[in-house]
Amino acid sequence: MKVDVLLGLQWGDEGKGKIVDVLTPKYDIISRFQGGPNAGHTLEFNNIKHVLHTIPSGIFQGDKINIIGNGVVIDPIIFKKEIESLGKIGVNISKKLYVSKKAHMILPTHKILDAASETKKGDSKIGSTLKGIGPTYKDKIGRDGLRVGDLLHNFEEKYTSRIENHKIMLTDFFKFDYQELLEECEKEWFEGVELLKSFHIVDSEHMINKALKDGKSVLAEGAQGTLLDIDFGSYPFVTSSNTISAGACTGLGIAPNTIGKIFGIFKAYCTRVGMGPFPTELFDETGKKLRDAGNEYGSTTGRPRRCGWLDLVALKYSVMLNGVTELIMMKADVLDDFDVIKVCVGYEINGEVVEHFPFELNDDVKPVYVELPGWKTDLTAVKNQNEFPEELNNYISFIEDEMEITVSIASVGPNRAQTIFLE
Ligand code: 2SA
Ligand code: MG
Repeated sequence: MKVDVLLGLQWGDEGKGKIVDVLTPKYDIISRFQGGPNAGHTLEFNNIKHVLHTIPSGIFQGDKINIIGNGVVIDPIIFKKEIESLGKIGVNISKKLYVSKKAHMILPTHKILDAASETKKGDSKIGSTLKGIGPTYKDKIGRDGLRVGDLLHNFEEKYTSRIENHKIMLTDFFKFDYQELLEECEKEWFEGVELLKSFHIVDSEHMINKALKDGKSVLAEGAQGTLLDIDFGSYPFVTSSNTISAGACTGLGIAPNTIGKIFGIFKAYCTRVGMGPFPTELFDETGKKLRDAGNEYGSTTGRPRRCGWLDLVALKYSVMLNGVTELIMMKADVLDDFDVIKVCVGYEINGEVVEHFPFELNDDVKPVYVELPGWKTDLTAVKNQNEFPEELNNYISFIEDEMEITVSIASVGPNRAQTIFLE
């Protein structure tokens, strides 16, 4: 069997959580492969909204196995909160959640280092979620990290040596007052660790490869989005992991030839949260209208998201990097009330129009738009594709022609039921 990968093609918040939840019944195992609690995967059913940060979005559907892969970074404090809030709604996951021994831990000082680094950068800050993602991956790559498997042997010793190093950095380099913050969260951190240790801590690469051999199917759930990829995103305004499909191989320990379908998710428009370039960003009433209609606020931090028109130059780049085999278009309903919908099909840079994603997206990049008629119809009640207004079909066809890939699902609202499978 194969591993199908589902990932975001824009700057995150495309709606990955919802679609993973919808597709979960078709799979035996759902697995996260990168990122950490910077992610906010929102699912809505039975009129209740759930936001997941570390736990895969397959957790709500029956007894499916959910794995936090080696490429993920875990904050025990947030992990504990997630488990507790799932417990409150009666979702007991102790038997179906597995955690990789090789996943790295976010230490209390990693979060403080994130804040210290952002403060030091001042106006050129990344706009990180302040969850400690950058410092944790820095330690991983610098070969100084602490892994979940380390919790099982001589943990205190390893923990103390890491923390001591971080304290020196905070004092000497960042001149950052950390004492109070550290005291505040250390106790909670250790409580989280105790809870984490009660879960199945496994060699997940062996587990997943054996499952594939035994005929089990796997869905790998991406976090953030392609344009936040550490190598190919708008560096340095990116996250610290490989968010693209290749990241599923290193983040789960699976070979490239085990990959099957690659579902690329995009919103019918664009959003970005945090700093960094965004060519189609709208600073006017239209941008505000998109934010209001789409309820575009960070699901981890609550920050208002920047909004703009769909950018096909960026989307094409993402499709290329990921080898997308099927497109999934989200939040079509947010565009219900627009007379005209713009789509960016090129960038004008110093008087020349280009159709490829450039090395640097700076202020010289001006979007070139085509205008398509809006559908002015309430899509939220639509039950199947036959009820789609002609303008929506045209919008989808336009994107398919440009991307040379089929759109297989269009989402018209947050609920599971508002998911239309296209013929
Ligand atoms: P970090 O925290 O070091 O990974 O931040 C680096 C950049 O990556 C962006 N980033 C995100 N962008 C969109 N959604 C994310 N998840 C949350 C959500 C974000 C939130 O689902 O809404 O609640 O604010 C996410 N995580 C990281 C981040 O904004 C920086 O630009
Ligand atoms: Mg999100």
